[in-house]
Amino acid sequence: MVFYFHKTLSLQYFKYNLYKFTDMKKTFLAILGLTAGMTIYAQNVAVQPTPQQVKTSTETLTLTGIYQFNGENEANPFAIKELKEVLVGKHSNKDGIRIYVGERGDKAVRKYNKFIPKQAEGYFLRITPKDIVLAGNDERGTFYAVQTLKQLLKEQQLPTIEITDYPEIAYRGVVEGFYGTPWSHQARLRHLKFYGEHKMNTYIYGPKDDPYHSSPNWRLPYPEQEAKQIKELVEVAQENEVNFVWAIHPGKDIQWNQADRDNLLNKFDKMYELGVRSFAVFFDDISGEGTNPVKQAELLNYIDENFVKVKKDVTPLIMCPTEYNKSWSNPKGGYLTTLGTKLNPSIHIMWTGDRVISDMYEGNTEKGGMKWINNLIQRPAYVWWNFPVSDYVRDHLLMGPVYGNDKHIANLMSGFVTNPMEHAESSLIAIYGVASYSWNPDEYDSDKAWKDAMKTVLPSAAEELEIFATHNSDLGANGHGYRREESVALKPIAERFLNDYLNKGTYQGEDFLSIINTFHSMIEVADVLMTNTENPALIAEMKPWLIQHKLTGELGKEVFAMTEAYKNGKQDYFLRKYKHVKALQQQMFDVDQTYNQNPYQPGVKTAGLVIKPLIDKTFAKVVELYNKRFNTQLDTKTDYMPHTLTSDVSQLKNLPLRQKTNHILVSPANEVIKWQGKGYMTIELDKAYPILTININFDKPEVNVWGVLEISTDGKRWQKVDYTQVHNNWIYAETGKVLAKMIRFTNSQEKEQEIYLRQFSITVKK
Ligand code: LOG
Repeated sequence: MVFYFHKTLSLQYFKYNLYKFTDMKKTFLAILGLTAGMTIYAQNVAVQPTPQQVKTSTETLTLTGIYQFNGENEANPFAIKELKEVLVGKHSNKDGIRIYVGERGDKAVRKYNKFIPKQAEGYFLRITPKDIVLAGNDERGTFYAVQTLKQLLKEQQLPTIEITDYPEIAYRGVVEGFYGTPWSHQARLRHLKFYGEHKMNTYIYGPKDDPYHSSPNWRLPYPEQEAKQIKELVEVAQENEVNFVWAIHPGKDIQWNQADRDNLLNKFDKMYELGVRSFAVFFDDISGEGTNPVKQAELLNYIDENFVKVKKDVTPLIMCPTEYNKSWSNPKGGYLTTLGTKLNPSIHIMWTGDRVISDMYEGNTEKGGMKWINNLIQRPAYVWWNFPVSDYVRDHLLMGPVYGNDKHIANLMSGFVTNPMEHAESSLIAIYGVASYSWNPDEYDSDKAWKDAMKTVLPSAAEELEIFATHNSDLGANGHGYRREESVALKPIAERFLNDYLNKGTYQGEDFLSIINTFHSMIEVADVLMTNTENPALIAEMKPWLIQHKLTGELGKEVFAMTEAYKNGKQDYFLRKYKHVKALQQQMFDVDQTYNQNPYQPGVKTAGLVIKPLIDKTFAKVVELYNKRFNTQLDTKTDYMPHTLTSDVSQLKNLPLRQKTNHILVSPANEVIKWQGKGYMTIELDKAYPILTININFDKPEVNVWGVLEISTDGKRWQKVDYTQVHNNWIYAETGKVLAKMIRFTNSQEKEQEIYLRQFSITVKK
């Protein structure tokens, strides 16, 4: 006898899911099944992404190693290859477990036709004590049936089960679309397999720092070695049922003439020769001529008509607009409506949401959200989700759960792809979550997907990885204002502790113990992970953060030992711990100044949302108490940013400042910044310093013509600074040690300027 339950395989969820049955008949059957006194199949089966419908019974099937295959010659060969890797053993014509495999209409699965879901990429999987049916609605469906079978198999045992499954979003996957070091060939190969295993069908190749994807070399064919690698990627993508989409980013210097049309099509032809059958054109982060929507639409339609439709085996084009998020769009300028009306209907338009980094929601046509954009572009947007990309917070590792996107908007989008970190292995945590979300958003369980991701990426130390990840989730202050939860379990305890300690100088013993326990666990997991050998690529990426994580745990432990020493009046012990804390702070500073020294956001930040402030505030408080009581002058300072940035340019005003020895710099941004006429940016230092130099690079010449640089000691009287040198987009001012507390840069004209903030740095004499 069979009972039914819906959309989850885990029986402990059974009760909770009962009410969700869409089909009353099934509910009835389920209750019948239970009242008939069935014992429930007790294995907690984890299939991710969560299938749409599952029926299970109590029996199991033990694999015997002898199989009778039906349909293997007609079925998707990639599915068969994978299936044979799962069902290893002897093949027989008359005995063994019968396997029926194929696509709708194939002879071997014909009698199951009525069970196969009609949705693209859907499949029907049935396991009984004597046979296994894997029937796809199409080739990809069969492949996915095999992937589910693979996940169900535990120690040669399979549950008897019936699964009807299909994705709710047509295109699911990854856009390698970040700034920074592109992924290695090895990493990409690994990813393509991972996508296949987790039912993602799209990989968009578009790393900003590949010169053959963008300027200067988008017109040129790849050199031999790179071409060979792309060919291999395309093949591996195919084996894993992933569309390898090759994207071009020509907008920085494209000319709207026939020569550049030819250049672009020639490049596409070259990629086609390498096996590429899916293409995208990106117009993000550009300024000037390339941003013209009429010309962009003409070009895309030209490619559609002269390439896609001619080749016949090329999938629909994807384009990323220049106004790719609501905050940068100007509905009056008509950019998006122009694309909406002019672009051929088959062309997908990408969209990152209300902001560059934002989560998707239904919204409406007036205010924002999916309905707002779909109305303008006259088609469902193809979502480019900018998480866990970290190219604007490169000193952070983003390993937290995937959450924030509405679970009931699948019908409002044509695709959902995630833009990851340059750290390929670490990105798999979030990618796993996106795979789960985009297949079956209604049933998406963020926490469960996150935990399952750890078990998939690092089975031997999943718990340790989870603890590390829980403290490496937030992005810190950043120009886009996107934040994530972090150290969630500790947060209320930390808040209560700080509230007690900072206000009353006391704390609850229980809180103290949980906090200390957290510090111990941070040290332990860092050690365990650092020596893990199961996934060397992952550990290598995490290494700097693991070192910093361990130091943070040690720092916390010692700071809290200071609070105990102070409470118990142990002065010598207090001073001993104080000395150690200073040494640990120094070591953490050194790690930050040594590892991950990219020119954008160099350094290594960890546990910055809850734990680091908890430690720093407790340290400052306990030292202050001690100084008062013993009349000493111990230093209460931890690392912090004493300088501030203010601006009336919306894209500048949230950019964090950084300090490196005697340099104070504005954290660079990747995108085009629209600096309105008369707009200013002021950096206020904590006190007046002799200024040595000011360095500016806005990635364009003649900034000195409209940009005025001034300094002030009080913010009232300003003194203009002359530029010492203007060369190759660099402006340089030597200020002769003049004393200043404020430095201001203004667009002195009425006209808006479009710039890239590559560098704005002040060197002071300390
Ligand atoms: C870029 C992207 C970058 C991301 C996050 C899009 C469409 N374009 O601001 O390459 O990785 O934001 O910094 C972008 O998101 N520009």
